[in-house]
Amino acid sequence: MDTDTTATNGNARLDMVQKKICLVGVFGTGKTSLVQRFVQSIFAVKYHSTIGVKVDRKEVLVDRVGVNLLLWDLAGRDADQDISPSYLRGSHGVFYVADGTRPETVHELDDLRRLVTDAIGAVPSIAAINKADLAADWKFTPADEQALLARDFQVIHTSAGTGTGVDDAFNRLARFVLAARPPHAT
Ligand SMILES: Nc1nc2c(ncn2[C@@H]2O[C@H](COP(=O)(O)OP(=O)(O)OP(=O)(O)O)[C@@H](O)[C@H]2O)c(=O)[nH]1
Ligand SMILES: [Mg+2]
Repeated sequence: MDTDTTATNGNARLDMVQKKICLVGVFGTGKTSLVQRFVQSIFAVKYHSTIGVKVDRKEVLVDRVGVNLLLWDLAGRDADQDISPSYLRGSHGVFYVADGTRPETVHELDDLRRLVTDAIGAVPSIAAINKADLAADWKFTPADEQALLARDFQVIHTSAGTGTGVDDAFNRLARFVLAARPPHAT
């Protein structure tokens, strides 16, 4: 036998996995802006409400594992329409988005999580309180944050406007998703 076949070139092989993430929240909280900031490093002040869903992708590294994040940016909840359970199906994680300047968007988080859990069961998630660049106008207090933490939300402050917290938020969620036990196959 050729003993040279045991030689390696020293490059550890990188694994690659694909994970579906849905962005969920009330309309106008900044879901599309967070994806744009994360994927394209851009921010638009003009508001174009999402119709249906828009899917983007970006690869992140969690430890040495490449994670291809499929980002499903869903139309936000408003008076006329709700999050569509069919879009949620197959999600490995959920990125909740609230707007720190609009307390009602934070109050909706519990109900949104219930909607998600009813549709697909409990999945890893993160809750971004967005528009941190407008923190002077925030109605979101430390007590509100404590209340969310007490209800097991993983809270992070973000600004799609400046980029603060955005990479962190997606990377943390990718890490949670990767650490989650796969649903038992039956
Ligand atoms: N100042 C500031 N404005 C933001 C931020 N993120 C989003 N916006 C603005 O908020 C408005 C709504 O942002 P979108 O990203 O479209 O919100 P959305 O959650 O995708 O809205 P729907 O698609 O309707 O559910 C836009 O005018 C954005 O420019 C932020 O971090 N800071
Ligand atoms: Mg949108």
